[in-house]
Amino acid sequence: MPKPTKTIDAKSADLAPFVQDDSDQYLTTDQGLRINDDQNSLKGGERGPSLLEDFILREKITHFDHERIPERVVHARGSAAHGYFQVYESQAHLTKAAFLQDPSAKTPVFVRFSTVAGSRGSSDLARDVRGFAVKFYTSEGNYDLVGNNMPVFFIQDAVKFPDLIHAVKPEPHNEIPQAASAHDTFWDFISLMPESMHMIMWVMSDRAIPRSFRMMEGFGVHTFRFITADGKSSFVKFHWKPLLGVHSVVWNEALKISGQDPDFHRRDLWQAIEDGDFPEWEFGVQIVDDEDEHNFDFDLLDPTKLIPEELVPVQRIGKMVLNRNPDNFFAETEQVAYHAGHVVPGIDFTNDPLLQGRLFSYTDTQLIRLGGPNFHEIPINRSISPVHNNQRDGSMRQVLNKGRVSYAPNTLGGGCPMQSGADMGGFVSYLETINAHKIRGKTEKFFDHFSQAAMFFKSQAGWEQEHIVKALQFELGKVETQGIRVRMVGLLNHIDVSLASRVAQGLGCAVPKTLTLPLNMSVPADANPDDYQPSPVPKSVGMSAALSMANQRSDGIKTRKIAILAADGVDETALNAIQKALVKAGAQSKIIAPRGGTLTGRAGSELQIDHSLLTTSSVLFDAVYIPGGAKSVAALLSEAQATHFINEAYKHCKTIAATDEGRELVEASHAGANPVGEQEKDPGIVLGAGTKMTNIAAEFMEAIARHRHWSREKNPSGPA
Ligand code: HDE
Repeated sequence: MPKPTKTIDAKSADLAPFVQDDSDQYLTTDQGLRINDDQNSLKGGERGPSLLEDFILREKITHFDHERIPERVVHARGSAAHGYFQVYESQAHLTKAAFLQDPSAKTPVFVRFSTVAGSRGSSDLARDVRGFAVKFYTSEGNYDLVGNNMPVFFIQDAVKFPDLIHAVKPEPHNEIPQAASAHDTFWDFISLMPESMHMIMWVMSDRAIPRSFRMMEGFGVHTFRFITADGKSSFVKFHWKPLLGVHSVVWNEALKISGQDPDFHRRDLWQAIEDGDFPEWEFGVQIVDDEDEHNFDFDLLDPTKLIPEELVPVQRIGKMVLNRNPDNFFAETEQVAYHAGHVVPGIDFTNDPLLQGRLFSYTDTQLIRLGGPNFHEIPINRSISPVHNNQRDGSMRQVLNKGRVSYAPNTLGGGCPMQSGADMGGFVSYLETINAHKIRGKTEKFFDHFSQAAMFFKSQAGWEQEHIVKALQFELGKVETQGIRVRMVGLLNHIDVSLASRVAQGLGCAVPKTLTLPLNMSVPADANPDDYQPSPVPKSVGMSAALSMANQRSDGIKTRKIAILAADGVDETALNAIQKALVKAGAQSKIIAPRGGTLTGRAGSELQIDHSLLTTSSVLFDAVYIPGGAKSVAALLSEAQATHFINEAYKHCKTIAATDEGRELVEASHAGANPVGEQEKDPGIVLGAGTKMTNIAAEFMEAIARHRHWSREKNPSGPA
């Protein structure tokens, strides 16, 4: 039996021979020839034509001409990092997977986060599902858990995937809009696809606009199987739980970040790792015994349903840490090839019809994207456990297999490479009994499309529900075809009556009394369409606290970004005191001033400015602090951008703190229209005098840890 990987660096060591440092080296051609002049092409005379003979010019331009490969057909925009996974204790009672046995073993991982619909260059902040793909380089070969940040999916069967993606991508006649679902073709498709309703609730929630990749959950989505060494099977759903809590931005903020810093999530992940703030997730499993397969009112094979954590708790069995940025984006992040079908002994598939289609798609798509059958030899894709088989040749083959044998069975090669028994790590598929008709169909439970959508909506906090309503008003408001809007409102009415009426009110349309059937047009030509319509919603629909972000655990203010607004004459004692407290708690602070360069504080000390008001924005920060210093505050008051900064932070429900004269800036902003004491106290506004800095710092940090102060949205008027 192969031993689990013992060292964190097994994959880094494997990559090392391919990593190249060009410092102190001479410039050469691809053939290793040193180049004397890389600035002038070879010409017939100083004013003459370039010569075909110029192999240096030709090589350089030819390589450039071929630098691009097709972007991923979905999940084109992504960012990745290296790290490791470690199990807390042996899971031998559940699975024989080697990487889940030994708590002292660290399995290297490479994790890529992505949006789904946008092109490679699109904004990180699109309203979209996020991909969460983990490649474990285990001692038994690569295991890929290719998941999302939402636990369910739009469709129940892979055969509809191309339609879903065609509908959400930019429309084919004019390639508009980029990285957005707010257009007619998407909602046309969805309004005819009642099975999407649960996923639509997730995608219209703030989960679709995360604050950071580091603050997202991950899910395997499908039900998989665990298999023990004795051959005992159980069903398993996979979860990733971020230790920084689950947090999002608000929609108006997302729109603005897309302009201010479309690389917001990419930069955040990169910078956190560079700063040593390594993102961490706990690995969770929900286990269902084989005997309980049919004991749910949904089908475990239906990827539009989740198993509520209240029914089957999530057991946290290990931890993943991302601690190294890639050396080269293209070679690693762009060329990494994940596949839902890359499994190891101890993990197997179920017959989820969406998963089954994925098992075909991933290798197929790599063949065109990476250009041939040898993409597993690209350094980032190489397994750290040895690869031996008779698959030979093909485009860009790297390995030089020795000998005359490339077939099995053989005697000329001594029968090698040999098959291995299960006791030697050979993969054996789960012995599932199948006795069925060949049929294009699914079980009755697949037709309940609304119960879990309703459960999700009901389980949200008030502000979360309001954001879903607003998102639907926005998305459907962008739809030009009235019939599509009305059909959607009709579907929403089957999820929740108040949801439908609130969305309809924003759209200025009525809620249709009944669903217009047939809705689900993807029925066989000779079938009765009525048999393919949604089932009625059960009377009582449960709640699941775990579905609300409001109930997620959070770990203080670690890695949060705080803006400090200052100008010449700032009270540096107060500024330093707050900065020190923030840094001690693991947060970051940046000094923002009307211009770049350095500031002179009230007592004469020099302070480095991180950003000018021109080059940054409140949407790139989690909170803001304005220290005192009469001259500094007067300068800020004369800058419209400074008041705007506070107005915007206030509108996005962020914590605002000010000491001494700094309060004047808060009072001049919309946040000041709601001063402490006059109305219900806003815990997100912390005002004080510079003499009590320790108390103020503590109150400020406690308020930041709450992420946002949603009660402000009850009275949403105000500039910004
Ligand atoms: Fe994917 N998906 N997918 N998908 N998927 C791809 O593979 C596909 C689905 C997911 O960072 C493609 O290498 C089909 C569900 C992620 O490189 C492609 C179906 C889930 C990534 C493909 C699905 C995912 C992909 C495109 C329906 C969550 C990015 C490029 C049956 C569980 C991986 C590529 C990365 C990428 C097919 C549905 C997750 C075309 C046919 C459900 C995270 O093969």
